[in-house]
Amino acid sequence: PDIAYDPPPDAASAHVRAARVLADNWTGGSTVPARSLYPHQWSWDSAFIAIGLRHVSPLRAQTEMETLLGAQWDDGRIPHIVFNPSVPLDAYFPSPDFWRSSTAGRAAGAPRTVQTSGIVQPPVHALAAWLVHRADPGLSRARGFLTRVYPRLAAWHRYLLHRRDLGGGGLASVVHPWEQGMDNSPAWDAPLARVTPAPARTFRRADLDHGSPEDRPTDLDYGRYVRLAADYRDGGYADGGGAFAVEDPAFNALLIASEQALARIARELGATGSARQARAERLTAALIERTWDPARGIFLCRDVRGGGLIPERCVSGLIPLLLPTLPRDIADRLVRTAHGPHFGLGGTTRLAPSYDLLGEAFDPHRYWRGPAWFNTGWLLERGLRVHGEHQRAGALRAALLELAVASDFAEYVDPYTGAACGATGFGWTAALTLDLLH
Ligand code: 9YW
Repeated sequence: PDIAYDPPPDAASAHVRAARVLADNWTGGSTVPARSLYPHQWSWDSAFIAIGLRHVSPLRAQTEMETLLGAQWDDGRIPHIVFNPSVPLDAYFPSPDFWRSSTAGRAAGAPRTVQTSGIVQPPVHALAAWLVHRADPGLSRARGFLTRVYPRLAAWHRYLLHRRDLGGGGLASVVHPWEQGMDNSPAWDAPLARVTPAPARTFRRADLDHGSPEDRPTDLDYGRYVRLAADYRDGGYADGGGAFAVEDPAFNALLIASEQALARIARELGATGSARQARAERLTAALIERTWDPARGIFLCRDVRGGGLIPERCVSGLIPLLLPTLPRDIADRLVRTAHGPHFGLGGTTRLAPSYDLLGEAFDPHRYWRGPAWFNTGWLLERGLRVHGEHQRAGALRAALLELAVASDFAEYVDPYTGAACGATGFGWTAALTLDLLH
């Protein structure tokens, strides 16, 4: 009889299954992207995870962000990985003994007590903090959540806008493919070709213990990732001199969206936020001036060392659609590009591929060279809505929900068939499913 008043949750519902993934991946202070493949805390994963977690537990979502920000360096950088000391060193490569943050990162102000990587990931954090606050403003105010995270987020943006303006045009550069988050994107092929790979025998990949080699970056890619990271480390993680520097449209669009979120946080805390709003507008103008390609109708990456735009159509070039301040004509072109032959939305594909369907390097299964990812799908869904494209947003939302559940919350999927690739039970896939359900 109790059933009538307290029915058991439907164990098969998308909400319950997604929440269970986040519970399984929770380690007490943060959430791992995937139990076997990625057993530590990742920076932009945590931001996306917090955006979904806020619907299950606003307290855990706040804690997720606080744990990450607790590992911030004195120069303002938020490291891309915060290592869990109870995980064996050989479970993930590169491990803490490769990055050596507490020694090699001393000059840049790496924390003494926690081990981290020395590179960064896309700045989704202020946006996530604002959304987490909005899920339970009472709890957030009672815990002083925004008061505590605001100065850290402001320092993070200062780091990116000053130390990382390597092109001199006002945008932030990434100095490693892992920083932009789309590791083996074909956009990196040209700038990476200048990097001498570290010999394969000098390191041991742990990712191949868990993932199929056809779905992962190649050994040659890894050799170059290792060389770039080791050089950055050996220079004390100082910015300016590296062989690789790229202005990426998704990284910078997320910085702009987060700057707009910081303006809202500032207002919530009693300031005007107007200087931040003005900065977001200047950054948007710089993004258009430096990376918009009117002929292709997409934003491109700018190779700061090689001096030009990289002529590859990648999903990162669609992500600026997220910005409400984007001029109408550019937003319209982006919507058309996403729904045209190169990305196939509403036509040949279920979800937008990470890379041009017609590009020479397209591969529907290899990581960021074709498969569809749920974080970029979520960003595009939000972007379509922001620009009033509710019908297209609704179609994308339905496809994201269906494929996330059908693939058991896969890391990424074949953009045509939706077949699962990489890990399952993946954190941001589950979290963003929850966000789309609300
Ligand atoms: C790596 C954790 C990370 C993501 C990246 C994705 C991959 C490989 O996994 O990086 O070893 O860091 O490319 O975007 O944050 O999920």
